Amino acid sequence: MVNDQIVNKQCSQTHRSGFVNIVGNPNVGKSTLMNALVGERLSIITSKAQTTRHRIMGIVNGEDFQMVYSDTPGVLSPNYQLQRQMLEFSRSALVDADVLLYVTDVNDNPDRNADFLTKVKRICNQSGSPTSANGVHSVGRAEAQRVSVPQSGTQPAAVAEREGTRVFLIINKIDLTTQETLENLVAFWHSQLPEAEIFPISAQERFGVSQLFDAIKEALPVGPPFFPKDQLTDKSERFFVNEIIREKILQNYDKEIPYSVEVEVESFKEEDKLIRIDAVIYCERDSQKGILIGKGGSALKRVGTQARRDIEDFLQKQVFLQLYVKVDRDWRSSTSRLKHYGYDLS
Ligand SMILES: Nc1nc2c(ncn2[C@@H]2O[C@H](COP(=O)(O)OP(=O)(O)OP(=O)(O)O)[C@@H](O)[C@H]2O)c(=O)[nH]1
Ligand SMILES: [Mg+2]
Repeated sequence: MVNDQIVNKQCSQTHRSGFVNIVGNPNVGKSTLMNALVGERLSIITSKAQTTRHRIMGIVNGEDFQMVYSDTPGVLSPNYQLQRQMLEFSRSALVDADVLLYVTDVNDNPDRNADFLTKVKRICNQSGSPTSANGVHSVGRAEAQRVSVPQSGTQPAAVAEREGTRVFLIINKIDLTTQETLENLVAFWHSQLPEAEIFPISAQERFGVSQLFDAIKEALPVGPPFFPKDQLTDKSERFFVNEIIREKILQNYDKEIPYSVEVEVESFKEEDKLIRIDAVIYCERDSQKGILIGKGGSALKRVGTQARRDIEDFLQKQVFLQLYVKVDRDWRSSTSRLKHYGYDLS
């Protein structure tokens, strides 16, 4: 008994855990980086900006650590309610990070979303003192506190006191540039964020990712895990099915179509050897419905085939996928529809 207590005490003194929030401009590779760090294909990735619309957690568990990553939408100047909600997800990630990964890439324009960068600079200057939520609701730490798991033989886990947010500046896509340009970029970012550690990486080619992983682990505060050690994410299987279908829509259609579409799984029935999924693709206008379906249903069929393959990979089971297209007029601008689709932070 006494020995058990000693072991548990030692464990709680060396166990590290914390929130690692990934933010930055659209298309710089935030989701590619999160998937590389987590080692799972959780976030969808496409060459189009504004691919990610939610804050998505990916949890990495080790014997003596738990890293709770959050992928977020790229920062933007919102034009409609959906984009306002997306920006709220990105902002929420500034207030509850133990380690903030500000991701830029070799082609990024640092003047884009200068306000957001100013906030990151402020956090960076304050590193060493805790940042406060200032009334902004956070979906990360606040919720995790509620599900903290007691370690066997100890008191219910206390939430580790955060000492301050560490900021890591990630320069991604270094596979696309020269050494000289990279050196200039490093110098530029060092002048912008002198307190930040800078990591030039290629998330896609996995250059520098394991070094970054180790540095993140070292930067986490000592504390018990926030989630059960076998948990991988905060999102449901249905959410990832929606996302995989949306990824195929982003890849198969142009212009406004991908941005006007939301996907919802209507039924998900697990049978012995097969999962039957019915999903609805909602668009804003009748004309978009026609484009989504295509001539004789050919476009929708292509999306269905590509999505089914990836869903089977993800769920590790055979899938029968039925897709429908419906119009939900102006859903992107309707607060109640956005709430229904899961874009509500409050
Ligand atoms: N060459 C190169 N391309 C990359 C790298 N990392 C990501 N990409 C590509 O950049 C594009 C955008 O990647 P995402 O991971 O979706 O970017 P994001 O920042 O999450 O984008 P949003 O969710 O739209 O904000 C995709 O085409 C990726 O394949 C990299 O290291 N090198
Ligand atoms: Mg993304």
